Amino acid sequence: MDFAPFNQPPPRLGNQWTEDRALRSLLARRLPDAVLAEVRPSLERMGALAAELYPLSLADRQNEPVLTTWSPWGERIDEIEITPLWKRAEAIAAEEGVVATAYERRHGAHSRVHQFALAYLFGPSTDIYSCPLAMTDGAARTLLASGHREAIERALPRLTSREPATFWTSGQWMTESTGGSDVGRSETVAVEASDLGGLPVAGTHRLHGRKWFTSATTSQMALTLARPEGNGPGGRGLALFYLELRDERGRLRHIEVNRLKDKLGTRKVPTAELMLRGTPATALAGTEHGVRHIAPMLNVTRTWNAVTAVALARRGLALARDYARKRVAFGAPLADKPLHLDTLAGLVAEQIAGLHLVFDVVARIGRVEAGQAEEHDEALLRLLTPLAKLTTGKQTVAVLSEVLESFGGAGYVEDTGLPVLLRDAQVLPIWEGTTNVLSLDAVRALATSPETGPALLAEVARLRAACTGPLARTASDAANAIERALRWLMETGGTSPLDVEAGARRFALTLGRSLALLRLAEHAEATGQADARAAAERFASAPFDLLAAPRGDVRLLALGLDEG
Ligand code: MFK
Repeated sequence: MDFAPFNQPPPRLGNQWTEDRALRSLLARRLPDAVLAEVRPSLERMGALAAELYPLSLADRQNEPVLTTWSPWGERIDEIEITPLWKRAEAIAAEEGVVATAYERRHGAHSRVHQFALAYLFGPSTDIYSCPLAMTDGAARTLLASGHREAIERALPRLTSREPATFWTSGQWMTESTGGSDVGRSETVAVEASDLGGLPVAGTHRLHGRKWFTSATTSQMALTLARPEGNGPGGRGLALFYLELRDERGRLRHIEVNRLKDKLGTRKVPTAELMLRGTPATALAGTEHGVRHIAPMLNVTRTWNAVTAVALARRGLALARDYARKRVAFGAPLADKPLHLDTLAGLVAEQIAGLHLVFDVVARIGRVEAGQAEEHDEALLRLLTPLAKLTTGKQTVAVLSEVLESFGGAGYVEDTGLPVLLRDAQVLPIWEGTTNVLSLDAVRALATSPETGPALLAEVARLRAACTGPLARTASDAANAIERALRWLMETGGTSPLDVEAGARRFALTLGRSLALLRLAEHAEATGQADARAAAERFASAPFDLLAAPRGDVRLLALGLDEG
């Protein structure tokens, strides 16, 4: 007998712009009609490209970047070959202006919303090509903030080029083995040098040290930190440096690639460990306060991280939704199963709430950069950026774990292309500042600026007042949670800084999740859209006030019950 087994039709993606109602609804409110009409074709094109690139990324699944250390004839070359999809992504990113759009500023303050909407659509089909783009955007911003004319004139046109042949990406080399978080412990030394004639940007120092994680090492330039000889310890004693990796003959400039890192996910990203052996570099902003000077980079890449988080969650959900309509079990498609729908609904609500949190940050960046900042935009950005990053990073890992489960065993099998979603997402709460480091950063943002707390309360009051319809109670609960959290910070901060530190993550997640809920509720009330309202109601049924959680005996629990 000829046995023909059942073959399950796989999930498919359509145009990711036209199919994403939440994104379209958000942009319709964030952008004036005329601007939306102008940018819509580029979003539609990117939505179509996302669908077109997705099967290529599945086909490219087993390719990884390859490091060749030696030439056949014994020369040290340290060449890294990136994957085919990454090559394609690089060209598309330039042509579609995934970085350039923010700097061309054709739509003033709205350009950032346009750019990050492009990044949101583009990223999930490109095997985390968002990583070099994030650093490229961050480098452009940081160069501008440095005011170093020569470096700006040389690099900015390349970082923001739409021409693939001239487009540059940038690295961001901060992490050393002494500390991914405690960057002030960096060991790399900068030695003043007078033998650096002929560099494209006048060099000032030679760098000696080891950079432990350098993402996307195939970039043409990098921003990095090093301690000029004689400087004191900590982040203050570091300086911010600009360097170009290769000379005019294409050879690395006194840089050796020790190895590519063997990572859980983001395996297409050629993350390398580098030795700097006298690498020529240019001090961009004096020879001190490196951490302060690289902060614009951190804030841009943290925003990219948050955009990438909601984008990856959306990708998983787009596949899970399509699959739910196709997969039949126990006599009906999963889409007709109440429990399956209930599970997906909770995940979709997380993603939409995160989207609203993130694009509030994006809109504020746009206003600040265009010189149209509203009152408190800058102070609020200093707080909202870490909150958006840490909140969405956690959301996306949880959402994608459930997305895999929604496919049953297929979600656990590599050649479906599903497991990689979760593995890639796991980096989001780690790089660019872990959840705990960013929680402390959020506390610091409030503690060091007397403007920020009152500005946040005013924003919360505005959002609460805007919710007078069916979500009034929900908005009020979220606003109360934020007010309580801020009171906790003031009261506990005055008496017990160690308790503030211990509670910082619960505090930050309370602010992040409650703000996400408030923004989504406000959007739902303003638009009257049933799906936005359902998302707000559903998101409100998940915990958003996390400060109230009991702590127990932390030391005893954390370090082992049998300890003494
Ligand atoms: C999908 C896309 C994602 C992007 C992918 C990119 C891949 C890159 C891979 C990486 O992971 S790169 C490494 C990322 N590393 C980090 O994010 C470091 C995490 N650690 C921290 O953020 C620490 O809080 C920090 C290093 C900043 C602490 O260092 P310090 O030396 O103790 O700094 P301190 O004293 O807190 O701050 C020094 C100055 O910087 C202060 O200003 P002043 O000098 O004026 O007092 C701070 O106010 C300022 N500062 C710190 N963080 C800031 C900031 N200013 C603005 N915004 C911030 N976020």
